[in-house]
Amino acid sequence: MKDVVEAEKGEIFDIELDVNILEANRKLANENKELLQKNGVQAIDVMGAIGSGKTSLIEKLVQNLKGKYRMAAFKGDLTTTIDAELIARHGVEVIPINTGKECHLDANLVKKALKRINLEGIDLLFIENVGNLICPAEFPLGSDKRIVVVSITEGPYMVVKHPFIFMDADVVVINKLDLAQAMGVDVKKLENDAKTINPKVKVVATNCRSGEGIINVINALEL
Ligand SMILES: Nc1nc2c(ncn2[C@@H]2O[C@H](COP(=O)(O)OP(=O)(O)O)[C@@H](O)[C@H]2O)c(=O)[nH]1
Ligand SMILES: [Mg+2]
Repeated sequence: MKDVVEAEKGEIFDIELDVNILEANRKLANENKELLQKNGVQAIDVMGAIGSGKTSLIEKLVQNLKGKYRMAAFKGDLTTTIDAELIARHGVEVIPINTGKECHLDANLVKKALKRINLEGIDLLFIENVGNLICPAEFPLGSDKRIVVVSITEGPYMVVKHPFIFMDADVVVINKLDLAQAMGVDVKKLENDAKTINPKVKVVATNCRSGEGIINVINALEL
């Protein structure tokens, strides 16, 4: 496991409030995108609440896509490297990124992490964002696609209550399908809510424990 990536003093977290932080982030995100494209790396930002199944989804995707792509992952968390270790079990390089108190990754941290991997050695990069359905929406990272994972255990209103993150998503994964009956949650309603907010979004239902639906996620990502 590589060293944890953290922001230095004076980097984007410390920019004075009168500076347009979002604009600064967007510029760095564009630089990240250019660097990734130049090296032929496709990056996928995985967003969603804590416990929705982001790490489980990445683990299943990595298992399924082994042999087809050379992969790596970045794992954003406040202070721990627990998830990074879970993903690393599957034989891919994982760079842990700690945000301290911040509720989202930003393009600066991703830029720093990009310097730690051999981009020529990979084709596909998964970026697990910090568990949050609000903050990551405003901070593009330079990824090609954005997934939002929403768990059935979060109840029937998770999508309608967080419209902004779904507006910017390419794929919505409705996870923990096995618990739909116990939770009394209508999966079709969650799907319709996402499509109402973002008519172009692809919606896939999964059980990231068993692997059910993972092939549909791979198809939705056109991988
Ligand atoms: N029953 C069930 N549990 C799941 C499923 N996907 C993930 N989990 C469990 O939910 C918990 C949180 O998952 P995790 O992937 O760590 O969520 P994250 O915080 O979004 O990364 C773990 O205990 C997983 O084993 C699922 O489809 N069904
Ligand atoms: Mg996780």
